[in-house]
Amino acid sequence: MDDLLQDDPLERVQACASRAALAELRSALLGRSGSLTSQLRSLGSLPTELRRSQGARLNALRSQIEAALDAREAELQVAEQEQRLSAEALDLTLPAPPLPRGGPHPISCVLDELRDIFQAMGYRIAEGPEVEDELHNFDALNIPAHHPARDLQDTFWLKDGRVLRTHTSPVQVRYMVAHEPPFKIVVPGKVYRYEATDATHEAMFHQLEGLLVADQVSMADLKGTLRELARGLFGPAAEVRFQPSYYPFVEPGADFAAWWENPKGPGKWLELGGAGMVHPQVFAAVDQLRVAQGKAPCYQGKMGFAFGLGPNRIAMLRYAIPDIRHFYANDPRVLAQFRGMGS
Ligand code: YSA
Repeated sequence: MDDLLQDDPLERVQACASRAALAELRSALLGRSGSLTSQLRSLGSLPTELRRSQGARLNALRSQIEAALDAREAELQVAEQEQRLSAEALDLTLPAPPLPRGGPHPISCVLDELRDIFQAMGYRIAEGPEVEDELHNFDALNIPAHHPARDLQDTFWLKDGRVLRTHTSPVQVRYMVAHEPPFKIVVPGKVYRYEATDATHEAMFHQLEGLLVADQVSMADLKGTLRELARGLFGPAAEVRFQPSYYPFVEPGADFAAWWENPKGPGKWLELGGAGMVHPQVFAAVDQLRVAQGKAPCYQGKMGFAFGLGPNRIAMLRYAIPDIRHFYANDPRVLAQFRGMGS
């Protein structure tokens, strides 16, 4: 009888410390050329009596070995699983790693401030799509087909003929088509222009549009409203200045600037945006769109003022940012400086 069967095979099974070692022992004992298998195979050459007694002994031994191998296998499986689980254990009482702290973007801070100033004057906030059709971005605003604002140089055109809105003014049209006056709204949002960028120009920037429509409205109302805006932004001494200007969707039109009292140096007029009295052509286009949608026309004879400004310029001044491109470069070293500045 060979060594494996001589020194107690059951003890050897018990001594196996891993499932790999156990598999090796199983094959050495019971495999095709294993010790017990060869013993059983050689029974045929023994005399009948001896074959019978040896056969019974070897078969009993095989059953014992198989049972011992299976039991040890089960033990080792449990032990291995326990070991794996304890290695993978999580300490749920450990504090979580700190999350990096964010903060509102400086443009968001200025937009929040603008919303607050206008909401205090009773304005509602309105929104519109950033992908616009020509009708709302240009035609209905009295910007005819030959107008230079439609040039490839100024506008991102989509293949289907739509545009990335070049200003927030198309929301004036959308709002008027959907609502009857009187009302007053402001529209904060992103706009896009195909521009060479520099320290004061970006291809994507923000605007805030304003529109008031009622029975009797004048340039004086517009100026009073913009003065409130300037005072909300720059303090009670702020003043507003108009300079005649041309925008196809207003008549008369003006650019407006606010006097900014610089606490650290000489004050200056800060160009904020464009404004004017809503052009009768715009009201006519809106009424046409309303009729096309089965609504009653209601803008003929109404009056309104509108304005549009760039919050980027205000944020640059407020936070002494020398280059508009810093706002959108997504550089955390720049943005981290504004943490905690929002309201
Ligand atoms: C005018 C009259 C109204 O009744 C209503 C609205 C307007 C504004 C008009 N829709 C408009 O877009 N005028 S604008 O081309 O002069 O832009 C308005 C403001 O946006 C500018 O005063 C400036 O602050 C900002 N702006 C324009 N181009 C910019 C820009 N900011 C950053 N990058 C650019 N490329």
